[in-house]
Amino acid sequence: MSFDGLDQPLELHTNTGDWRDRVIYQVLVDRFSDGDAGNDYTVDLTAPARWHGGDWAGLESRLDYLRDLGVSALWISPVYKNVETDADVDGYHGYWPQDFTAPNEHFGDLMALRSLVRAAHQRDMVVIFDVVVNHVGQLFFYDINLNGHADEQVRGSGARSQVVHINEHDPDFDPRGIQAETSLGEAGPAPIIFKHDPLTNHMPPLPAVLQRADMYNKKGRTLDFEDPDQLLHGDFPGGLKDLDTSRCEVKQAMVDSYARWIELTDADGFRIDTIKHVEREFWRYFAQKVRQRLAAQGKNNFFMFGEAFDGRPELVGAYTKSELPSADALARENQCVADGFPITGDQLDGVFHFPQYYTAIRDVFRDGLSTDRIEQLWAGRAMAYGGKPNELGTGLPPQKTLVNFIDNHDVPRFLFQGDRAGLHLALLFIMSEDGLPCVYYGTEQEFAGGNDPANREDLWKSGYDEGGPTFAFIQRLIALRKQHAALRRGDQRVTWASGRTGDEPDAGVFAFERSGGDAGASYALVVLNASKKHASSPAFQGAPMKVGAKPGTVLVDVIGNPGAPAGSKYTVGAGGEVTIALPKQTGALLVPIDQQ
Ligand SMILES: [Ca+2]
Ligand SMILES: [Ca+2]
Ligand SMILES: [Ca+2]
Repeated sequence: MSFDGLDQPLELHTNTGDWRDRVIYQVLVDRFSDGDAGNDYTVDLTAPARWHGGDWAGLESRLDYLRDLGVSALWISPVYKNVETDADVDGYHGYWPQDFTAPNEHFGDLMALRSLVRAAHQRDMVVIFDVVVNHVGQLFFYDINLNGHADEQVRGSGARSQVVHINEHDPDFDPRGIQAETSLGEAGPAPIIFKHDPLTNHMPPLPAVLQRADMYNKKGRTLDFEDPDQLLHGDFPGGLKDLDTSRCEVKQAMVDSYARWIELTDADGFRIDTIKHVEREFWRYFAQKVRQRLAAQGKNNFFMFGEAFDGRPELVGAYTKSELPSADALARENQCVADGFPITGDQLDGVFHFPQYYTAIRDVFRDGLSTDRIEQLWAGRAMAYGGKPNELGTGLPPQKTLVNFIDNHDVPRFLFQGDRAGLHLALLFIMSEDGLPCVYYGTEQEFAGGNDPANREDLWKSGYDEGGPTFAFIQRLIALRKQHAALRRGDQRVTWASGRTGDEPDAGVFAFERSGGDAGASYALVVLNASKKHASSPAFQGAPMKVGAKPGTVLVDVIGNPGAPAGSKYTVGAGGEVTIALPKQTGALLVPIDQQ
């Protein structure tokens, strides 16, 4: 690794306490702010899938905008060198690794990255790096016809011989491994050949151990994600070559490369890409060895959360549960361990709450389906996600540190099909529920892009306006979350959910209270009406909503709605009942009058 003499590790620090006190903000560096025209080579602002020139210096220059918004953890897109361009699309997003050890020159040098992290820390913002371990970019081809160069050809007439399409860059999955073929038939495993094109940075990967053919699964492109072999061992669509993450050399290279980035910058966490395409044994090794290595240097409470793009809680949650394989498998895993700490069952500290994205954000807040589905989702949470803290981890069980989001770079933005009222309800929901809220850059500016890359707009087009209604609403929600410990640390209990979506008086209502846990005496009650048709109340056929706050407690709505401004009061009845009516697509955040 070469950083022009700068590659000396920094002294590491633990820069955060309880992660639930933080609000994450996701930045695609290429799209946030262009602070250095000197790295704007090959920029094309007219095309959404090209480099746009954003960089670390630009992000640093806009940290006050983020401080004003109130966010306190920056998740930035991958920092290392990528394939420049592939199949006429650029690697601006950072998910096409080429050199895991060198900074992406489009974003700046190590000095600029260190400066960004330091400046963030000065504003009490921690920094999370986005990491990929599953694959490298399209760095090699399979030489199926053994002629030494990359071919794409169609063979056969279709009349007397079968039509065969040969694409040596991205051939379809073969469980045996991609096979070579000559005119005489199959000829054994196809060799892989690394490309050498400096202009597009299709160069052999670094660290150098990744240039060995046996570090890859070499089975070709995944066609069926439900087939476990393809899910784990196939090349990710787009020709992203799948690493054999069960190998000790790959595990060690990933820990070394990524821990090194933390040692060089003092950043505070990892967001990890595509976790369901990598074996559990890798996550045990990676999470534990990263924690141990950083803790030995004084960095504790390092937060690692993963992305499993999937709506099934039991699948997504499995990556956060302590889990050991058979004794034989464990013995094999321990052969990779060089530092004396044997492998335990610990995995990741958290995951994106993708199941909730579908169930609540899309189905309820965007599309107006019944709210009882959220109650069902939450009821399964304790079973689906890890219930005990990882050793040397965040000190919190993963089920308390799920990352709740509305928008991200892989899904259409809420406003692509939803409306502002629905977005604000969803924001109130993620800012007041259990877990860590995560805001995707541009949500505060009401960006409305559809699928990738339309959802990766340039933030500078907004002028970094701090006066818009959604910027102001997020600012206010974050301030309230800071003020009320119940919203960050309280236990959570559903007080109303409804299976009804028609004319019924409680259609669209979802309500929950937060109290106890690590929140002291702090209390909050959240009532949401997701109905797009009419005002609703948490009551049905004479049965009112009952809450845990003491009878006689006066609750004040600190949000307000067109029918009842902020400051409106609701008194808890003798039986714990709370009566409140909410206009369509509005919500209330109720706190005791002596805590407001
Ligand atoms: Ca730039
Ligand atoms: Ca060939
Ligand atoms: Ca894989």
